[in-house]
Order: sequence, then structure tokens, then C-alpha cells
Amino acid sequence: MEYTNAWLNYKTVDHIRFPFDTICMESGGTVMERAADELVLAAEKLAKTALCRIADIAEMGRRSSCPGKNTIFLGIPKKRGERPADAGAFRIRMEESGLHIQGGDESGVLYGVFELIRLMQTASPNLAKLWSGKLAIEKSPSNPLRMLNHWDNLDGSIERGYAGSSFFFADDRIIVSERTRAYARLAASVGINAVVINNVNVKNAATRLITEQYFPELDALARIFGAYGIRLYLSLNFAAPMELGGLDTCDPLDRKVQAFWKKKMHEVYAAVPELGGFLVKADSEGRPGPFTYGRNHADGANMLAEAVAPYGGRIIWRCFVYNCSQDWRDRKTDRARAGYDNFMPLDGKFADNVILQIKNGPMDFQVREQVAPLFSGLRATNQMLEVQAAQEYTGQQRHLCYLIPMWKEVLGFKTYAGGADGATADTVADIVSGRLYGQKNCGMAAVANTGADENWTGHDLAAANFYGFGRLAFDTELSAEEIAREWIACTYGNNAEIMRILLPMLTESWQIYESYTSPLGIGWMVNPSHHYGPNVDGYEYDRWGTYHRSDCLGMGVDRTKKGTGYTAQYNEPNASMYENMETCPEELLLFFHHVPYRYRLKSGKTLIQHIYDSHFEGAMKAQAMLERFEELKELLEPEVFERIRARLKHQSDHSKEWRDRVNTYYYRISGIPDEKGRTIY
Ligand code: GCV
Repeated sequence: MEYTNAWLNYKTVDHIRFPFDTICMESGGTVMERAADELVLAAEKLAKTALCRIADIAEMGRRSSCPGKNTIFLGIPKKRGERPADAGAFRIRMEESGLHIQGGDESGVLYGVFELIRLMQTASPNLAKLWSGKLAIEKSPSNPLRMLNHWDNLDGSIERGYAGSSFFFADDRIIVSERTRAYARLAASVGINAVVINNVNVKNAATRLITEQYFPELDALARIFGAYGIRLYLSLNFAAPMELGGLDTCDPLDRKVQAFWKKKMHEVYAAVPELGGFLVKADSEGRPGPFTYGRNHADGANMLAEAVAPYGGRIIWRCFVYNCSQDWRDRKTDRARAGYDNFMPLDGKFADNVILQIKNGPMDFQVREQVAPLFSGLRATNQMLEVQAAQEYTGQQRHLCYLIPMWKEVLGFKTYAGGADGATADTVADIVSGRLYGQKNCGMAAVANTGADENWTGHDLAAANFYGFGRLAFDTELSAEEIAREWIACTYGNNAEIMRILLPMLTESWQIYESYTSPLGIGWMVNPSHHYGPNVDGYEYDRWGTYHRSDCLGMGVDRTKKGTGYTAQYNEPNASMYENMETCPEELLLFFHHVPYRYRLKSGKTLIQHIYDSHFEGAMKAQAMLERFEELKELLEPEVFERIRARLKHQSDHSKEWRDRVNTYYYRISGIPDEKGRTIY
């Protein structure tokens, strides 16, 4: 399948001044080579300039064809004090000799080059300031790890994949292709430095990824990624000692099991030395784990951590551990509590090379969830934030839902881990960056939304979530709007009309999607299993712990002290804020409280009227997005226009289905009519 270069297509930009003719590489290395390639390509496409490439300063004097005046120098300063301090950090500044792009390491140089290219793609006024020496740019990544988790299976399918099949696997084989390189280039351009290629649900052939059958291709992939500063990671099957090693147990404290893993890791790292480590889903949704043997998750994670430590490997251990065989009649067991209940008692017990990966919310990537309380609690454990770019519950890349505003809110959430007086910088961003507790093994991961579709993400506009995740993980200070602006300009060329239409579509889309699906934090209400489309009771009488508890008087789950007690997992003053219906943020009201339909919200509306209004307005806005988009017919390539238009049309129709199903359900159950007399069935 053909594929586009997405935001790296280097489309025309308005005339930009690019006063250089030479690149000088002050130091070598594969990543530096890629950086130089990229600069040459961008200069040619964006500024119609052929850059002459020379190996070092001595060569500059020898070559008459390269005047050497207008030179861009790529390098890593030899002296420590002159070098950007962090891995991936860079500096761009004009000096007497020319423009210098200097990195803390090779990746830093690559990121610096992509930063410069982005300024060119967006025709930024900062270019002129850079050239004149009035501006120097210095950036250091906010998060040490900036990772994409692919849920690709070896048969080529992708769990929760909405953009075609896998481009890593087919028929139990690993694919090593030019597309992998194109993907690595896209990922590196936004600062991604780690990629897990296989699904966290490791079964069948995927269990054998750590056997010699797959080593040569894994090594080839690791090298392709390595050339772009990206580490390859794999998901691991905790039951491998039994399934591969023929043992009768996977008990992490059993010596035979420990020996199995040590030997296994020795083999794996001998064949794939650049492997970053492993991601593990254990004791979750049917996956094996330490609980079977009466052990805890620190026992499980530390055993693996010890086996990979000699090779500098990391174990990323997921906290998505809950009882998925709950009885819906039981109102005390609360899935939202599970992450904290399982992992908080283990704080401080994990090895240094273990990182706990925590989903942004306590449930599962709903359109809105409050921030998982584990971030507020853990103080002596490496933590990573996990978000989902794949739009499992947010429209499956058929609806437009730009997720960066949601992730910004998560990062900005104040945990009060530093004390109830609020004096300490203790947001989720402060924690996962490692700033608050001085940690180095931490960062952000996103479940990837890519596949083998030509446009990478099924919905062309969903590529903004891929782009945006990387940009945000690299620089958590960027705003959702800045990121959207960049993405639009880089992808579609720097055109004011395209920006005028697409920018508000992107930035408003999350709230629009929320308003016609499940406002006020209620969540779920989707068809079971595939999770697409409205079904209010789809999960209500099921075993998954995902209930709305609607009855004839009200709706929502009581998670206060009188209910499941979940609110107490937060630090003060958050705990009290959520506990009290009057102070609970309204967008999360139904997550924390069972609320009567006639309860008045701050707007003065009753709860039931809000539900009706939100669904009617949301569906209208989805239709308005389609109409707004039609104005771009002449400005986008016909194929691109048609692809996006078809999805927006589906979204508009489907939003009406959502509206009518949800409103009808609540009208029938409450018997309260819509004050505005609109049609409810
Ligand atoms: C990969 C949800 C999804 C599953 C996913 C799981 C997880 O339950 O529906 O498909 O499994 O989350 O994050 O492990």
C-alpha cells in the first residue's frame, strides 16, 4: 500500500528566506546522517535550495564549489559545559561562522533540525530573527521517555486499530520495509524516542517474539528505529516460562523461573543489543501475572527488571489491573479504585529500571475521566502516563476528536502530592517528567493510532493526534492550539483559509464529541466488545465494572464515602472537592455522584434538561463541522477532501443516532419531557 509523508510532505510555503548553501557535519553517527539528509531534503523542497554537504571544517577550505560562508553546522559540542545538558536537548543559534544546530546527543541534533524545518514549514516569523541573530532557540525534552505503544498482533490485525492492518506484522512474520523507515522518520520528527511494536495482550506467535525465530528481523527493525534515535521495545508474555520454557510455573520467586528469564534475556540482548526493554500487562483481562502465585506486582516486575538490568533494559509495567468479572449487583466493588488499591501499597518497592505505566483515568480512556489517583499517591516509584491516541472510545477515527486538549488537562492536573497548601509544583506533568521526585525513568506513552492505510490514521485529521502526542510529550508547555496550528500548516501548506476552517474544527472537536455521546463524566454507553456507537445499557448488566446506575429518579455512580469510597484516594483538597456534589467539577459530576434528574446545575438547568440540550447541541455542531468543511473543496486535493468529507458526513449522521438513543432512553426512564419540546422518541 502506498503511503503519504503526512506532515513531512514538505509542501509549498510562501516564500521564505533561507540564506544557506552548505551543511557541515561536525561529528558523525547514523542519527546525525539522518538529520543532515532531512535538512537537505527540506531545503530543496521548501526553499528550492540545494545544500552542499561536507564532512568537516577542513573540507570546507578544500572545496571551491562550497563557498562555506553560509553554512549550517550540525554537531555535539565536545566540551561538557558547552553542550545542551539533556539527552535530546538542542540549541539553534546564529554565530559569525554560520547557523549552529547543536545537540546534547545525536538525537538532539535531529530534533533541532526538525525544529528548524517546522519553522520553515509554518513560515514562522522566528526564522528572520534566527538569521539575524536576535533569537536563539534552546529546547530540552519535558519527558525522558516519549513512547508509542502499538497494539499490533502478529497476524497483522491491530487491537483497537482503526487505520487498516499492521505495517509491522503479517501472517506471523515481521515486516521490515521502507514503510517502517517512513514511520520512524515521522515519529522522530515529533520527538518520539521509544516504540513498542506488539500488542500488550501477548498470545500465540507473539509469545515467540523473544525466540531466535524472530531475532534477525527484530534486529533489523531496531536498527531502522535506532537511526532515528528511537529504541525498540516489545510486549512480553508473563507466562513465557511455561509456554516457551516448559516449566510448570511462572512464579516470580521460583529460582527456575528467574533462571529462565535471565537466560532468555541474555539470548535476546545478544541478538538485539539495541532493544530498549519490555512492556508488560499482567493479571489484567485474562493475561497471566504474579497474582496466580500469591505474589504481588513488585515481585513480578522486579524479577524481569533484574534479568534485563545487565543490558540497560527497562521494564514498563502496566497498572491497568482490575477485576473484570464483577457482579453488576455489587455496588461496593469499584473498578475505578483498583489501580490505586493494587499499586499504592507497593510504592517504593520497585527496582530502578521499572516504570509503572498508568492510564490517564482510573477506568479506560473514556471521553472524559478525572485523573487517575495513583499519580497523586505514588512518591517513590517511577511513573509514566499512558494516553490513547487510538480513538477506541472517542469515535474510532471515524469521528473527529482532537485529543490534545484532553491530554493537556491531564498534564495540568494538580495532584497536591506536594501538600494541601498547593505551594509545590506537583501536576501530573511535574510527576511524569521526573521533576517532582528527581526521577530519570519516566515519561509519556500513547497507544498508537496508525495502521497500513495510505494516510496512516484512517481519518486524515486523526494524524493530528499522532503528531500532537509527540509534540506534547516533548514539550508539555505547548498549547493544544499551537500544536494544531503547526500540524495544519505542516500537513496542508501554510494557507490562511485552510487554517481558518480546520483550526476550530480540531480544537472544538473533543467537546463536541463528548456532548453528543456521554457528557458529565458518565462514560461507557457504547456497544460492548467493539465499543462503537450508542448503547446506553450495553455494559450495565455486565461483568466489566462499568455502570451508570440510572433509575427513574437519577443517574451516576456514588463514589463518595457513602458509596464506594473512591474520592478518598485523592489528596486534599481534591478529595473534598470531589466528595461534595456542589464543588465537584460538573464535567465529572456523574462519575462521582448519583444525581437526581431535577438537580440544578450551575447553569440553572436541571440535570435532565442538560442531558437533552447537550445531545441536541452536540449533534448540531457535528453537522456544522461538515458544512464548514465543505468550504475547503477547492483548496484540498480532491482525494483528501473526499476522504475527510465522507467521515464528517458519517459523524454528523451518527451523532444524531447518539442523540436520539440517549435522549429517548432518559426521557423514557425519567418521564420528564424536554422543556423545549423537541422530538424525543
Ligand atoms: C489491549 C481496554 C481495551 C482492550 C485493551 C485494554 C488494555 O480494555 O478495550 O482492547 O487491550 O484496554 O489497555 O490493556
